[in-house]
Amino acid sequence: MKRVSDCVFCKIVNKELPADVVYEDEQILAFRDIKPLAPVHVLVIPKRHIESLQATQPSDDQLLGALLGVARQVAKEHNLTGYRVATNIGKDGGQVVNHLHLHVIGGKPLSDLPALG
Ligand code: DGP
Repeated sequence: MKRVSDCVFCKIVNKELPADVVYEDEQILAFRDIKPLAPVHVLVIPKRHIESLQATQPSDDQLLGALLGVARQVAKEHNLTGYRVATNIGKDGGQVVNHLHLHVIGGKPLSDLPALG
């Protein structure tokens, strides 16, 4: 499993840093964001280190679908009727942690929520 030693999300995957985990399987981990923008704010990540969506290959499409499936499941388990799934890509896209992650945000009306970043 590819990992990067100074990547905070790799450290969470490897249990070197604590996190409030809500879902885990062989290839995916989901945990609560440390700075939630809404009552529900969960990050869904591949366990393997991938910098961002832009660094994925067509061979990662199964994984990308699975990440979205976990986002859907997290939303269902939190009874979210409306929610947002977003991923920031690169510095100009507002990405701070360079390990691919989907934000799953909900639990309040999001119309006034600023863009992530
Ligand atoms: P982004 O800007 O898309 O790269 O968002 C990174 C998110 O990661 C941001 O909402 C805060 C969250 N985050 C950063 N460090 C940690 C951490 O150590 N633990 C948890 N649970 N979340 C973190």
